Amino acid sequence: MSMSRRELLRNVGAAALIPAAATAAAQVTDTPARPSTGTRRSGYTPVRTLNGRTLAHRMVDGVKEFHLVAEEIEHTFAPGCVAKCWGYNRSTPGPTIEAVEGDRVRILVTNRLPEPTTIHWHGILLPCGMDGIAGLTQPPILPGETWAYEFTLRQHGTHMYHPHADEMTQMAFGMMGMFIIHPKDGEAVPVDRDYAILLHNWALHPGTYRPDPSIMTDFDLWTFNSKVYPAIDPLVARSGERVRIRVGNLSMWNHPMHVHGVQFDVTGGDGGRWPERLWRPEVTEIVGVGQTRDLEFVAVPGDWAMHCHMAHHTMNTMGHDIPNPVGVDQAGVEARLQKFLPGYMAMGRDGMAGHQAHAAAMPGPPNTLPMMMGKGPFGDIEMGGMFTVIKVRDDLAPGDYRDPGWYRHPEGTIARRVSAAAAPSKDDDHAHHGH
Ligand SMILES: [Cu+2]
Repeated sequence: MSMSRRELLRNVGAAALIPAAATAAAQVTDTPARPSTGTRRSGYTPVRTLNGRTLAHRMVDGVKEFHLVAEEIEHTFAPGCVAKCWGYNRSTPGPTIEAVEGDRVRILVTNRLPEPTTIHWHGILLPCGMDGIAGLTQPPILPGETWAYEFTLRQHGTHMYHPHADEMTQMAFGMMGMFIIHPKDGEAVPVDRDYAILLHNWALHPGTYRPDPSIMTDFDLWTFNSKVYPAIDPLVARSGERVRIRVGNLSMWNHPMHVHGVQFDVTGGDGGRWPERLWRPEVTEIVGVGQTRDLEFVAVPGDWAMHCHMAHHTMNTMGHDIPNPVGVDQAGVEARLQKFLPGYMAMGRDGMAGHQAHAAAMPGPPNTLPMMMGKGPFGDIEMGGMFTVIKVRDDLAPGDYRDPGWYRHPEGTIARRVSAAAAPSKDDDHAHHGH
């Protein structure tokens, strides 16, 4: 690839290099505006990227042309936690690229970072020179440069894009996105709602504002599309609709994704939608590092949790050097420490759930989220990180993605308290031990 910027301008036309502001505005209007009739546009159901959007394109001589701008951004993980991140078109993850098998695509990449970058089209079959590996298949894209990647899509499936230049830093800062290719002849089993979630992890240490790229195991934040619960959008569907959730993993850990309320079928991934005889019913599916997995199910009414099953991945920032206080009587410690630190409260003797109440009363360092901070209709949802809710209702219009609020459970279908006596098991315990 030796095309100069001037040649590029001549080849694709100066108008292709539209300013980021115009690009962003175009994306807003291009966010899938679903017809309320439920009819499929262009033979497929447009993908819905939680907290995100699909990248606008324009047709240039029969080629679908997209424009990604790599740049530093200010990203909010949830209100109260902002960081200097790197992303595309002013977001992390970057906008989802959506196209159809057989399309010829041209992706312009402008580098507004302070260092060189490239983009690798993860899982996509293409000529080697389009693979985006700095040094191996191309020189890096220097700051200020715009490069064009162009290839024909010869497959369908759930794919991803990310840099392949200083990737430890650039991915740790949030540079990544999803690239979804729909089959050209539609799908024998169509879906009504099609969601995209990209998993990531962040070393945003308590009280800091810039992710730490040198950390590979001690991450602080675990995210769906770079957001933590409860700032993650709910997935919304109407009862009986077929829902697909496309999960990509560009974090540095494997994530067992667990969906409540249904058995889903694992129906595909980077290899496209698998033949039906290969679909597997599961309730938890590990999405390994670098993998994508498509989970499909028929929606049943309720507010159903969807989360990573690694318990510490459904928590927000944790100090990594804290001792384990569970079971420790800290009463004396608390009194003594309060002499020096008047606000000090011992916590964690009975587990960590009390953290949510403590955190409300005693915020941590600036720019640091509590480990858990969700609020539900029945009290605190002791979750953060990789957690959200699938909200299924009987009376939703097709294509309505608005949060319908909390589920109203039918009479007699909800767990209830049968005794108000406090902890009867304690007495049993005492009797056993002869007190
Ligand atoms: Cu996980």
